[in-house]
Amino acid sequence: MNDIRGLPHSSHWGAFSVLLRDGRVEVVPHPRDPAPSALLANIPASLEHRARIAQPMVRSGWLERGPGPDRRRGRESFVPVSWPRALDLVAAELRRVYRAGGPGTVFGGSYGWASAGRFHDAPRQLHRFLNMAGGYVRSVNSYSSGAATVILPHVIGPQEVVAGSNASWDELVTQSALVLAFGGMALKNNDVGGGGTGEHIALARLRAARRNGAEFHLISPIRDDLPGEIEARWHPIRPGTDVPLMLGLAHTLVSEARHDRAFLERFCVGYESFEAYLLGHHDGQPKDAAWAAAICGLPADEIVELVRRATGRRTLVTCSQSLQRAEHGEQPVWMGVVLAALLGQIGLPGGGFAYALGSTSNTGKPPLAVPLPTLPTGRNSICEFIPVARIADMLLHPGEAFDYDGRRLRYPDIRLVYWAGGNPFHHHQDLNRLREAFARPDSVVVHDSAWTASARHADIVLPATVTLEREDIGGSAGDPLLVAMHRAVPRYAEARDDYDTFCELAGRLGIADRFTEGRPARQWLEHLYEPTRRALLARGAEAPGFDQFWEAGEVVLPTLPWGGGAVRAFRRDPDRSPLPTPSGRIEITSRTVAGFGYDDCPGHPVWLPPSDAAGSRFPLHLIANQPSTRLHSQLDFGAASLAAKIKGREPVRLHREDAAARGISDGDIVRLYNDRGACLAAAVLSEELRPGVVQLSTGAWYDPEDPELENPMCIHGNPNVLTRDAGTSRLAQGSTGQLTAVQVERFDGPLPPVKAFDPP
Ligand SMILES: Nc1nc2c(c(=O)[nH]1)N[C@H]1C(S)=C(S)[C@@H](COP(=O)(O)OP(=O)(O)OC[C@H]3O[C@@H](n4cnc5c(=O)[nH]c(N)nc54)[C@H](O)[C@@H]3O)O[C@H]1N2
Ligand SMILES: Nc1nc2c(c(=O)[nH]1)N[C@H]1C(S)=C(S)[C@@H](COP(=O)(O)OP(=O)(O)OC[C@H]3O[C@@H](n4cnc5c(=O)[nH]c(N)nc54)[C@H](O)[C@@H]3O)O[C@H]1N2
Ligand SMILES: [Mo]
Repeated sequence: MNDIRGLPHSSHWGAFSVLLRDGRVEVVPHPRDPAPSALLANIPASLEHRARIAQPMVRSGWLERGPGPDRRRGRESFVPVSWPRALDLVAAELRRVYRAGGPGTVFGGSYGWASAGRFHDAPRQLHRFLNMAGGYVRSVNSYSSGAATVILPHVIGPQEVVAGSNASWDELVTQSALVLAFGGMALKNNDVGGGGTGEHIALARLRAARRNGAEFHLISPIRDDLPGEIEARWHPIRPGTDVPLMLGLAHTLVSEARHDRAFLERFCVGYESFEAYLLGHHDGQPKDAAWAAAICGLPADEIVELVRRATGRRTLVTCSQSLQRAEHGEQPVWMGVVLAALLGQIGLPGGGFAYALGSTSNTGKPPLAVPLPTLPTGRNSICEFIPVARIADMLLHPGEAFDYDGRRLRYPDIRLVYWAGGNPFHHHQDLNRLREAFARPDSVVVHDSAWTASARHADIVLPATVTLEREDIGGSAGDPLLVAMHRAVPRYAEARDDYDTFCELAGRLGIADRFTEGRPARQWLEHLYEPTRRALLARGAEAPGFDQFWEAGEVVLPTLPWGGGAVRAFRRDPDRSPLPTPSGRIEITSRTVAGFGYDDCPGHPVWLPPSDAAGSRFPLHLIANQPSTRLHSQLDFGAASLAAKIKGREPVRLHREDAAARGISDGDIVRLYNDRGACLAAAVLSEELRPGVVQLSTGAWYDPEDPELENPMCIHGNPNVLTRDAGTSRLAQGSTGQLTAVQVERFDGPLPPVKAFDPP
């Protein structure tokens, strides 16, 4: 292995090339990328870390006693088996479950980010396989955006119309005069662009906007949600109280007659009933700046001053995804639209409302002019689904009814759970409850490359390759770089590509021809590339054949000129280009939503105090946001992730005052706890957050101190032992993982060693 030619490759956190020097892998960022992500440093560990799964494994109790509900799941040892044996077991169990209960008893939602690569995307591979095997119960929406995805179509149109097509980075630079950034636009989040990213542009664009005189206001409990150099004015809001602040801003606008009445008249419906609420006509409580100040913790005069600055110039209201990943998460998104409507600039370049701009690297770049290679998944024979974050409810309460977006649905009775390319024991809330839930099905099958907590809670674990061990095509709808991902190293131990695993299973189920269409992986890549090549040709763009593309290592796809999408067209001519809402207008009050009769999501935005806010027993607000050192739980054992740990624990940031009041010093191990659970973490004292707020990012691998216990402490620092497993509301049922309430104390006991990365 003395090859020093760089092999092109891609990841969710950027394109790169791989150099092999004397058997060592070096990762070199793509030369086109002005600000490569530090997360690239996690990649080398993916190859040979002890956490890799070396061979198929089966839980001993499942082998001995056969399928069935089992509280020993996640507690018992595993037995290595050969690949043919493992595949026979999975195939037989699939046949048994399909015969006994049909596709409505197989859960194949398999939510998760998997890895970059258009073909070997594990959830897509699984969905294609299960569709052909008989069908499955799926999940809808995402942990990212559960509430916004459902509320926005009622208010202004599908999420895309305000996330990625109406406000661009370039227009932010040239047009925006003032940016009200709710939840900020943290640079750490812009490290990541799903599917891959050729250029990290957020920092350069923020700088350029600032140079052009744009004034930034950061509304967030944490100061580094915008980079210091753009000199944002920091409004350290109390977590979960953006709606009162927005209402206070709205009230000030209206009472000072600064709101754009003509805009409300021409482009919106339902302003009157909202205004009655705003002015307190029914409840006697005007939602004025003083009222807002008492709830959100910012001074009333600061709120009034903000309104004066935001009127009379091009103002953009941005709303990060984090705001809606909380109880009543529909409200800040809806109210953000309403605030922007009052300012009257929706649809104007650099003004109005943008959702998730700055939440990932690929939001706000121009759209591609050609389709991306895409693996077809076929058709599902059934239409049963759950909103993605209701997984534990589904497993714990089969047959029970629940509400979702105006419908009354029932949880299916799941016997088999199949996961490939996601880590529910990372992404779900209240992990102790999830353990209960995972005891319910007859069988759990997991494919992963490493011993995640989800793999440890499975019955059959099949080892998967990582991207550097296979060929693929990397690309994202938000970025023009299409990468020929070359294989750089041989497969680890007995790991297999998910595609090969499903080919073998398909053979055992008699569906091999349909599943494979006779193509080995390389031929699939050529086949999937072809529509992109033809579209390039049709546009008269450079259209390399597959071999040329492969040899060159990449092709830069053409993009469309920025058009501002449906919202801008609507602004130009609301009669000829109505919005895709029931009225064709912006719905400040939605008769549809009002008609659902949900008290936790009524017909216009309102302030609904959360039931899980910091209070007397658990006085601190915990922010469980995205980690700066990795993508979710992926490669938590990589160099960048490990470098931030202290005594092997995940860092928790807390304000110096809160630390002092608890006798906590920098670097101390602390215990965070509430009624649901507890975890250890390492204290990092800071003044970059609002007092009363602690921040423990997601992604440290769940490491129960004693798995035999009912409610074990996580000794590594996974905040999802603390978060609450309840939907945003009956409307969207989205994840509420961002915020919860905790207490923190110094941990003086003997420090148990972290075992999360040791194979079970
Ligand atoms: N408390 C709290 N919880 C949260 C959030 C929060 O803000 N707060 N955020 C939520 C959000 S927005 C999201 S998107 C979710 C993310 O949740 P996930 O997407 O589930 O998290 P990942 O760690 O990215 O998990 C991906 C898994 O796929 C595996 N994988 C990668 N490539 C392959 C492959 O080729 N084959 C197979 N078989 N496996 C592969 C990885 O090893 C990893 O275990 O977390 C959510 N959870
Ligand atoms: N490095 C890195 N980048 C990522 C990811 C990752 O895992 N690692 N994940 C990617 C994914 S899947 C997604 S969905 C996006 C998520 O994008 P977001 O959901 O926007 O990201 P978060 O980091 O969870 O939250 C952003 C900030 O919101 C602030 N915040 C929290 N609660 C409140 C509140 O109540 N009010 C206000 N005003 N602010 C609040 C927090 O200070 C936090 O840092 O990030 C993507 N980018
Ligand atoms: Mo996400």
